[in-house]
Amino acid sequence: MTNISISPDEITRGQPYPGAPDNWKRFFTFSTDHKVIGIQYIVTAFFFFLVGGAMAMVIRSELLTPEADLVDRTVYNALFTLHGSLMIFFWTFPVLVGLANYLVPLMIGARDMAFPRLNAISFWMIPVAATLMLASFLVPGGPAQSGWWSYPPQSIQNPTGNIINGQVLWILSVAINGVSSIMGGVNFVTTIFRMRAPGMTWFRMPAFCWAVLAAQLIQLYGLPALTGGAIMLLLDITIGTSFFRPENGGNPVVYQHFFWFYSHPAVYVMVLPVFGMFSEVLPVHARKPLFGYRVIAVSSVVITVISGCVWVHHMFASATPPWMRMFFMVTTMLVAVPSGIKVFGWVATIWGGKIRFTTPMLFALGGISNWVFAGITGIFLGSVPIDLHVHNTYFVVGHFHYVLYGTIVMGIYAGIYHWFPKMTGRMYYEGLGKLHFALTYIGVQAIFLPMHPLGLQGMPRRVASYDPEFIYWNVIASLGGFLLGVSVLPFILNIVSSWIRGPKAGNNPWRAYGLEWLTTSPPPVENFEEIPVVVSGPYGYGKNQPLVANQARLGTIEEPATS
Ligand code: HEM
Ligand SMILES: [Cu+2]
Repeated sequence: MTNISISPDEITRGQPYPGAPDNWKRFFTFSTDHKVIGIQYIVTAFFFFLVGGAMAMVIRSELLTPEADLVDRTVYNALFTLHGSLMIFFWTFPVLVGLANYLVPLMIGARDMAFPRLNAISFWMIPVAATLMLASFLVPGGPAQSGWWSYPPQSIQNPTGNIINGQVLWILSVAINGVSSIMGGVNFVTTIFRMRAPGMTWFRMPAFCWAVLAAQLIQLYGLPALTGGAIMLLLDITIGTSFFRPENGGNPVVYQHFFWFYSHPAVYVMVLPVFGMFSEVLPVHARKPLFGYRVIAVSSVVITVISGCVWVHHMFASATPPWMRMFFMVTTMLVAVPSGIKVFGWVATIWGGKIRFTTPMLFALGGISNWVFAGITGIFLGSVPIDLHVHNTYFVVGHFHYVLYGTIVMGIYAGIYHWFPKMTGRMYYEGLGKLHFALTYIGVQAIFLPMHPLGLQGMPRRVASYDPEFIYWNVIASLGGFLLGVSVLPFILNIVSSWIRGPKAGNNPWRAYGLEWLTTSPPPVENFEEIPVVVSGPYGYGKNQPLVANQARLGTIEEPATS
């Protein structure tokens, strides 16, 4: 028998459980430590980001010329379908859940998530579901081709007659992903409600945790609709029900309601945690308290509610009666209020601050600027007459990539760089980080800006070939796309090399407030030697107040007296 009693010294080295490997091998175990699971999520998601990105490279290569000459049209359909599905279901969701997994227990002063085993199961469902989706390349007829929306009647046709076809695998994959996310939602909500350290009142909780709570509440109210809709699709394909079959009295538009009732708020499941990260990064790197903290915190919850009342703006062109268009146009415009409040809060936070242009700060500022732009085109799309004009054109593709890449991906990078020293105990290389930022920021503008004039001129989306009059902007967009492809190289190089041998970072390299910075880097199993007693809010920059009782480390947080 091996002896599994361990010394306190070994505990602090961070094994997920007694006797578990304390090196990289622990990331391949069924660990229940939220920090290991967090990194498992992040790394797995990044893998699918690269796969989905490779598909985007093929798509943009095809669109370099007006003719459909690189890939077959059915392959093109499969590529944009899987590109979108992977990016949403297996990159953005999991990477954000990973960051939240890592950070939330540390930020609220808990030892772990409320249900550690459920947490591990939620994670391990992700690679299973993603493999199922990618395995669709191997079945007759290839992967699903009806887009990440999977609208019937297209998605319920089954030309090959096989029960195991790409569309069925897609549905199963999305359903498993949905179950995993529901379990995650239960876990996060319970953790935030029940596991906060003594003294961590609601309004002492970091804005990031508010944002995660708001986002996870959306998962709980929205996902049942999506999963239900997916199961009805499955029944229509496999056992011949007619929920959505018009020829037998079904109604395909009903699916659109199921789908968008979840999938519009899903945008906020992705963007709220990113807003939360902006709210954490800006105060630290501008040395100022978060301006309007309470309003920013509450606005996350307001967004959760309003975003559940806007879904029909995706269906203005779907035989929607005028009164309904009018109602949803107004609710859509309403989301601009809490979102705008946040932007004002961020600007006021950095106003007059001592800004350090570190890599996370650059990504946060760049992400916010892209969000402002995406918000403006979003207002355009929310107004019925403009939407009817640009519906299903590249204007829409440009708009949502400013949200997804310009805001969300850039925000994720900001978060990864900001907390990298906490997760690894090492510092990334600032030069490579800035190069990564520059390539990303320029690449985003170069590819996604031209999509707006293309859309206004009427170039339809989801086509492998286009009218030669559109060639000018498409070449620029494709070159920008390739630049974005290149931009991930300095990131990978930076993360891998600094994780292995980067300079030691210390426990609080940014001299930041927040409980996560009071423990070691990386934090020990169960996070804190003893659970901290919180005595003030998380943004006390310049106020020289302790964050926790008995805090003897103010010097590590405040600027040196000379500055
Ligand atoms: C270099 C990076 C990227 C490039 C070049 C790219 C390009 C494209 C193109 C050309 C389309 C097809 C548009 C159409 O015809 O409708 C598309 C669709 C899509 N992309 Fe991206 N994209 C990139 C990154 C991302 C990221 C990071 C996300 C999400 C986080 C994303 C999410 C989507 C979604 C959801 C669709 C819709 C798929 C569908 O219509 O079913 N993309 N992308
Ligand atoms: Cu929407």
